[in-house]
Amino acid sequence: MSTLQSYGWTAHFMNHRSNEGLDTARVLSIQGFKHHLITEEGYVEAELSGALLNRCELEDYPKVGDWVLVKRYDEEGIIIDTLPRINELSRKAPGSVSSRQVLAANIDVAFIVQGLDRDFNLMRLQRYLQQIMQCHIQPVVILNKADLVPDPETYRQQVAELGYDCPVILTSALDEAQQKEWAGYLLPQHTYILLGSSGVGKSTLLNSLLGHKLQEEGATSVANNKGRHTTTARQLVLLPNGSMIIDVPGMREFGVTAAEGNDAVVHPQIEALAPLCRFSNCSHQHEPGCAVIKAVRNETLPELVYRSYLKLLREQYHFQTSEADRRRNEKQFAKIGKQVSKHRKDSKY
Ligand SMILES: Nc1nc2c(ncn2[C@@H]2O[C@H](COP(=O)(O)OP(=O)(O)OP(=O)(O)O)[C@@H](O)[C@H]2O)c(=O)[nH]1
Ligand SMILES: [Mg+2]
Ligand SMILES: [Zn+2]
Repeated sequence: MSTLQSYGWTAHFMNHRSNEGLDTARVLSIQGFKHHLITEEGYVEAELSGALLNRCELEDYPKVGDWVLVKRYDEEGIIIDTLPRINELSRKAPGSVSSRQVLAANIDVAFIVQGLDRDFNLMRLQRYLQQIMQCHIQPVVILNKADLVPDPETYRQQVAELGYDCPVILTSALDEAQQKEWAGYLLPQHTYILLGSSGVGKSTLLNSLLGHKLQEEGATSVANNKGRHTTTARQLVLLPNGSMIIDVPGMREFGVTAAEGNDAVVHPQIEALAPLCRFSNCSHQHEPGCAVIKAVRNETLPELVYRSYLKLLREQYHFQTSEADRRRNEKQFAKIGKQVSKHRKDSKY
């Protein structure tokens, strides 16, 4: 197998392969301007070409997991272009209202990790599930630190009751035997990503698969004041079994973006009830004859599920309308810009 195939190169990207003296590469990590790439011939450190910087929006700049075309000069290079993505894992950019931030590209499965000691939160879990599914990525839930609670199985049960079509793994990253269960999900040449709050055990899970501590490139790992190592940069790692995992620094916020087209919030329990609503386009918020509202009233649909549904729906709507406003403003600016240059030309200065 070629190096690139072992890093997940598939037929999808084949059509885009260019041979004008450029190499194909996958982005393993990014530190400032430096992009750490793997090419058929080995590692290359590359920066973005000026043309790429000028042409692209921030979210289209190469991200970890992207396939790129690179002009190589020995172990250094210039990234000329990004190949079209199979998918992109994004979230609402923290602190913004309507900007999207792409975290990584070309992902097969996203692991949502929660720690059972104090991080377990079903509302947050549903937010992750919603956003990951609307990015067209398969989610898998990992409930870690099972060793720290007396009744770990009840947590798995609570997640299962949400009804998502998604495996739930109960584990303890410190227990080698238990690691085998979730390691079984990892297929060679597939790309996985670890998501979740800081301290839930993402890097510990990864290290247990690697069999050693990940030596992060450069100064990306710092011991915080509690003496533990917190991840500071996304990094794609090839595991001994041939699969790839991207470790991600813990996230405080994982806001939803607007879904494409008319895909709104997907909740399996709500979807199951929707055909029973009087109106086929029922939003399950105020309509008469709504089967969802009825189910909440007679407690067959957990209130938590319904509240989470409404919250996510509102966030999507908010993102969408603010995004539309922003686009309109940008258009307006462009128009004014054109008028100014025309005025300049007309008055010849
Ligand atoms: N008891 C117990 N402790 C764990 C387990 N998994 C991880 N830890 C501990 O939790 C702490 C945080 O683990 P990390 O792997 O650094 O967490 P992380 O999710 O990578 O955190 P960030 O990099 O900050 O996002 C470490 O002290 C681990 O030893 C577990 O299953 N059980
Ligand atoms: Mg970490
Ligand atoms: Zn309804």
